[in-house]
Amino acid sequence: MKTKLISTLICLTIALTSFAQSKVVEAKIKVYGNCVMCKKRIETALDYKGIKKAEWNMKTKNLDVIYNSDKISEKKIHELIASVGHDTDLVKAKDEKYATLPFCCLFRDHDHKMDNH
Ligand SMILES: [Cu+2]
Repeated sequence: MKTKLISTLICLTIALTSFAQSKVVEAKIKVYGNCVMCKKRIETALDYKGIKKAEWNMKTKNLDVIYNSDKISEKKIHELIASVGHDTDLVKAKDEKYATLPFCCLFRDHDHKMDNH
């Protein structure tokens, strides 16, 4: 009887732990861009339901994102980034959208160094 109770408690603990982990997820996504304008554009695009934090590093091109996996998928985050003209390792922006970016943001054609801006 006692053993059964303990194993029930262990099962419950495991279930609760995995439930908590499935909700808030931290991810690092490679996002291509050049400058402060890109940073603003990327982070504004990720001001979206289910995303708690989005911070893009201009130098490393890494986006640190914290999101609720019940509300948004990582795939959707990639699509949001692509929808404003930026490429990720998974989703590429449409050429038409990329073409609307200002000259300094054209990351496919120019790899600007940070100190140019
Ligand atoms: Cu830019």
